[in-house]
Amino acid sequence: MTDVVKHALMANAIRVLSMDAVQAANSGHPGLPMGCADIAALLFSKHLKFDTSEPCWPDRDRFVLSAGHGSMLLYSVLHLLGYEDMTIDELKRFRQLGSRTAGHPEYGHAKGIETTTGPLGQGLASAVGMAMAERLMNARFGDDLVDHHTYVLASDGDLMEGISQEAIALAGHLKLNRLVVIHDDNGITIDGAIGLSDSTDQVKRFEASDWRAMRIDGHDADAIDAALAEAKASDRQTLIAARTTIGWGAPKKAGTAASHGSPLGLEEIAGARKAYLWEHEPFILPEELAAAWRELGRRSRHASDGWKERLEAVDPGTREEFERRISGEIGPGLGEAIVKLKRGYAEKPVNVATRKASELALDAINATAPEMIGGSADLTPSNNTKTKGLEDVAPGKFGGRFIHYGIREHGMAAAMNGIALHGGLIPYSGTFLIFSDYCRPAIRLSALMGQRVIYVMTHDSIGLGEDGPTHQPVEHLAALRAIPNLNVFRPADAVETAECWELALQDRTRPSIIALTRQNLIQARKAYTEENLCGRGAYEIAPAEGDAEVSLFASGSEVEIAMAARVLLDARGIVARVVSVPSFEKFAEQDVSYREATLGAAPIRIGIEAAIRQGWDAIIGSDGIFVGMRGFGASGPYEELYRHFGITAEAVLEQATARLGQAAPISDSVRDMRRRG
Ligand SMILES: Cc1ncc(C[n+]2csc(CCOP(=O)(O)OP(=O)(O)O)c2C)c(N)n1
Repeated sequence: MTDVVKHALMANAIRVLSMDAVQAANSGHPGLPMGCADIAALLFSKHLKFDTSEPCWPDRDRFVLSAGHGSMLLYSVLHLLGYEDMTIDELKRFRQLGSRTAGHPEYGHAKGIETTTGPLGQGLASAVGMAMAERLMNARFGDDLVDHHTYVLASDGDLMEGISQEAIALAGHLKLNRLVVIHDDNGITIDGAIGLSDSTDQVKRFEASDWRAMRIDGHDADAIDAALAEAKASDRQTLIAARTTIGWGAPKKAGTAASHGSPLGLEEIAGARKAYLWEHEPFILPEELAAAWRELGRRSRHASDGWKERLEAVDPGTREEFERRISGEIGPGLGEAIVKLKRGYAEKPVNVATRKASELALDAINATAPEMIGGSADLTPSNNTKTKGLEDVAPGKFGGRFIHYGIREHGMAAAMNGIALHGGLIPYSGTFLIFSDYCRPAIRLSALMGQRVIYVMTHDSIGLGEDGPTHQPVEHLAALRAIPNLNVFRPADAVETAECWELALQDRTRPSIIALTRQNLIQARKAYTEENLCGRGAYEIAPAEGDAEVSLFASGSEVEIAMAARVLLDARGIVARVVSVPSFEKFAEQDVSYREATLGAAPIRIGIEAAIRQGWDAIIGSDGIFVGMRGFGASGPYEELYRHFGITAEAVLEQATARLGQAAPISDSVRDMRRRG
């Protein structure tokens, strides 16, 4: 069999499996797999470094199918290569509930899927993070242990999304020369020809961001092979714009949007089979071809064996550290650092903004956890994410630990997903909480994939003051709390900030947002507690002296207001307690008895948060009083804003007394207490 025939057969196997699986599911996207089969066959058979028997081998090349709608391309290839969990039955169950072959690739569903994709642009931007992580790890552990490439297959839609610009520019700037993007340049999107909405010259666009870029015929095996070889050897990040025909081989639908996102239909499938000279029934592969593909699955086994030998040969300390980092285990230094901070704050309270407290916590954490990779989207002095001694990551220089992501929040969040997925590093980075909106699609994917990505989001309310309503988050806490599997922490002081950092780092299967203030706060937790109380999500920070009539619940900067309100209420003979609520999610996870005890029996519950009410009813009940925001903020000094919007201790007192006036008679014990003064 000539190489040409062998290549055609291998590529056609991908095409047939893909079109048949889509047809069987009666849903899916056959066009991309049929158009990109030549590229995939060449990439996996000759260039990509992987080992099907060691799918998590740390030094494997990463392949990201950014155009996740073409998922059958990936599933077909994984099956053909012999990944154990990608059986032919999984292909037959494409898009069915509980199968590994979800509509779009999902991280963790099957080996060989490096990230969840589907929202266009995310895969490409995450791949930039993977390529960054590779260089960062290489700078720490050297070529013997870390020396691999990241390949991305991106569609027109991937490149049209705004996030792609952030990703391309960042990769070009940092000189991520182990990154290869293959553009499926088929000129077709859902609505029809790409000319309906775009006329960008992608090659010029990439070149403008310092990429090497080339055009090839995406169906010419020699051209693909040569381009991949060149890209791999290049000292520049490389774009291969591969001109392809969507739905290649389908008699009527090839080259048209009709092959993009629906089953081809039996007639077209029969025509395509004829074009491929393919005589086998659906899901049946000729044994010789199947064996040839499986053999390729073992192609780089010698490379993974060689890598294992090299790992054995490094000094034990380095090996242990490499393995620890890859495992994601945090060293014991973290717990010790947090205890030390908390003891220090108990001895000598600090009244600082929680963004400053976060910096203090990070100072201690970064000193003990070298796997922490910090950053900011051009708000470094505001986010306080760059701690003492952290060197910058610079173009071509990856020894540092701090990434200036530029004004690219979305790209930053997606890159952090890629860094976390790559393994060996823990990414954290900052922006203003208001710009969580600019990160949201990537935050959602961090949560969906269960990745430990830590978002440091400062300037968390009207408390940021003069910058005004464009910068003042109001609905953001509620919106973020609505994302499943995401920790939203809003610490009230330096002690809680240290605790929330500890929780974020301990939670290996969840991303965390840490919402932090710009303004200084009085330290609310004075006494040292060994237990990480924020781990409870909500806890009584100031008990009632007697039977409470009012329970005050607050988060972050408003805990200070709750504490002051308690004093005012007390002066009026009204017994109140304060519960700090740094995390709704952690509180919801507590057992019923703890939750009930913490919610307490006081007839009046008041929630205080400089944000909208949504979500608070779970704590204060629908008849609870909420002291917070009802609309957008305003520009002015923050103390005035708090007064203007009625988020003050006096407002709490007023509301409580008004409600008490209507409430049932005060209990005997309370009356007694009042009499006693
Ligand atoms: C962020 C986002 N917007 C919209 C979609 C829905 N969608 C899926 S594929 C696609 C575009 C298809 O064009 P292209 O990317 O060129 O893929 P091809 O048709 O070549 O397979 C769109 C709009 C999506 N998956 N993600």
